[in-house]
Amino acid sequence: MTTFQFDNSEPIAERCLVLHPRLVNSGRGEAPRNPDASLEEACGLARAIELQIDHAEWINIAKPQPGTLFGSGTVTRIGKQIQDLHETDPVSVVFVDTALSPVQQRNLEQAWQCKVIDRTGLILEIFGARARTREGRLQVALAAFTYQRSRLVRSWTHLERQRGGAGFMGGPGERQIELDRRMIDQSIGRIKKDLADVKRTRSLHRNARKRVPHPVVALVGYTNAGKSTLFNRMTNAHVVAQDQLFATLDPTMRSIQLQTGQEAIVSDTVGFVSNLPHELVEAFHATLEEVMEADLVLHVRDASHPDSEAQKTDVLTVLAEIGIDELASRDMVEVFNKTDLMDDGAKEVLENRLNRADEPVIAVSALTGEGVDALIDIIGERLSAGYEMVDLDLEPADGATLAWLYRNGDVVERSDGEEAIHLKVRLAPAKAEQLQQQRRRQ
Ligand SMILES: Nc1nc2c(ncn2[C@@H]2O[C@H](COP(=O)(O)OP(=O)(O)O)[C@@H](O)[C@H]2O)c(=O)[nH]1
Ligand SMILES: [Mg+2]
Repeated sequence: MTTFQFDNSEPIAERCLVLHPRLVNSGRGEAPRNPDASLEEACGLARAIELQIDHAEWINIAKPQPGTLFGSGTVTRIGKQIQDLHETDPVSVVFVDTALSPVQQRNLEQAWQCKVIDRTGLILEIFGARARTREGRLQVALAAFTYQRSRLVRSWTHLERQRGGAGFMGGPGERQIELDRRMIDQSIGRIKKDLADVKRTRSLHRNARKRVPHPVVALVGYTNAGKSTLFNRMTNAHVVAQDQLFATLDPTMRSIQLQTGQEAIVSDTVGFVSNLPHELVEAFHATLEEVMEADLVLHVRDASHPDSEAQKTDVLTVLAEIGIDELASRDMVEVFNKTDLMDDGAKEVLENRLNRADEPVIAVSALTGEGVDALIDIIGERLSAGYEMVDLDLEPADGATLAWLYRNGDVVERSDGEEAIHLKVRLAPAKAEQLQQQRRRQ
């Protein structure tokens, strides 16, 4: 199989600058996004790979410069700022929140004497760190190699132009790049083949993965909506003491105990980003694979965000694309987060909406914890809706049925007597049916 390792030999720089360029003369007819909100999203992306932000600003660009994107005045000013910060906190990466051409990226690195990463590069890092399934990892690797390949090819043309006059054409540098490119092409070919294999056997994988003993609740939503904060809130307060399943394996999945006595697995996911670079769409969908298998989806929304409605549409569109339909809303709960930031007028509108009982909507603040217990209750209700509680006595020797029950249901109560094991088990309707048939046959 093909493996792709993100280069961890060099730890990612801890301190960074975040720059959000705004093209002021473009996008006629399109409502410009709020620059503060866009900058906050950019910071959220940087934080998602543990970067510490020393400084963040948005910069108006009237005329993008082919060589450096920013005008020379801005390049100098940012360079000075980096130098000033250098005395105390060396900045080692600048995140420029747009797609940079390879030439722009290199020129800025030279001007600022530090690593520059663009939006595609940063999102790739995030996906790379978070991809969980084999398909997800392959999709990310494919996107990463494709990105890298375009950089190589174009930087090669650039170098060639520089070298042209000096007569270095065909020199060692060129051959090296040719070689790198060929290696990347080979890797891309292998990954594509592996991906085809994985897709062919995907349904098998799915059945295997479905054996997780508890229902899965997935948190989805935009970057910065507060998914991780809510995840921590929920799992810290209601953590299962012996969470062996995911204790150390995976920091983005944990079991929680519901009021009903049932356990559920909560899964934090990679957030949505606005204007996702198109070459990353497949990789992004692959990271959502676990959402498809979830029993319940919590759509976490930043209720205080100015683009909140547009974000909701984006999220629902993508979820529909991967097969989670808005109409199947019994599988989805909308969670309005950050209510602590809402003004009174906005709160009233939201409350009116919450009072309409037919919509699965709830308001919380992951920061203060308000509403989180109520959310846990709702999860319990939703997960047990349609489920049947079955009381039964098993012969102590009937290990097979016992194992089956643990695998396919939620054993809520158990008392082991001499004659019989008494159990109270919550079962999905289909499983309850299956159990009845089995018992009838015995
Ligand atoms: N005021 C407020 N801030 C919040 C709340 N929930 C999250 N945040 C902040 O929003 C930012 C993004 O949160 P995070 O959980 O990382 O969002 P994620 O990208 O969806 O995982 C962080 O600075 C959080 O502290 C909330 O309920 N109220
Ligand atoms: Mg997060």
